[in-house]
Amino acid sequence: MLWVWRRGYSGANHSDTTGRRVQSGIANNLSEATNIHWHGLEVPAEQDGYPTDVTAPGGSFQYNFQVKNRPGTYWYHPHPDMATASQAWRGLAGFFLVTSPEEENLYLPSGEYDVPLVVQDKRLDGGLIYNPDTDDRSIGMFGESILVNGTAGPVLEVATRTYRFRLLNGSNARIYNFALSTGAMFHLIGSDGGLLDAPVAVSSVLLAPGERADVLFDFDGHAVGSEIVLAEQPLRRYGTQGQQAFYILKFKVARQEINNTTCPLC
Ligand SMILES: [Cu+2]
Repeated sequence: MLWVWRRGYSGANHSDTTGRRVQSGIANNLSEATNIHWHGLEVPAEQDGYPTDVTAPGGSFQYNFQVKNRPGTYWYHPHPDMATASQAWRGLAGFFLVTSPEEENLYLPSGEYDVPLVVQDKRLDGGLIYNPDTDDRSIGMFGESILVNGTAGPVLEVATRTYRFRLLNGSNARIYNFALSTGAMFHLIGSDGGLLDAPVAVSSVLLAPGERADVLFDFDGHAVGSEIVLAEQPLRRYGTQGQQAFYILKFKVARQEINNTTCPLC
């Protein structure tokens, strides 16, 4: 199995190639039933974490399916009836990244320059207890702390080159309008369904819970020591959400590097 732990996030990320078989067992060491829903992947129903197909505490289940999806950013989270929100709130989520030889031939930023970022809002006082009140139950559970890959107040050191970021809104209810503090344009190269036909230059990207965006940020030309922030840009046309600006992730330009990746068709 290829479960890869990266960047301190509490979930495990999985990378695979179109056409390959995933064979992975889960052992449920929780005190409640759970399962895995492969969000965005095309898998047989009995493999996809139907709400009543759960693994009891102490039990195990073997997932076995073929990766049919195009290259792109998919993810997984638990999906048990009446406990999905609670278990997602408490941090059960991870990426499922699909690639192919064709995608590799695009020479997009890879390795440490290809960074999955799951963004979630939490209430950190009192731990990660899921205890929604009446309002939370009607409009959704919101937290006042924004975590990226499980880290509050995150800072990522970057080099003066192009990075690929896979943005996942893993929040229970909050929407985000992601933008750069410099106002710079960036390229959207993929969405929930995988890579786009061609990159699109944008100044922001709006993601509802569960949605993903594959983007290229170019730090070329920034002085070492400078800081750029991935931030929430307020959305005035929406009613209850998107009124406030806030920081999500700070990039600190830490070193000069040759920008040796291309953005195909940019
Ligand atoms: Cu889902």
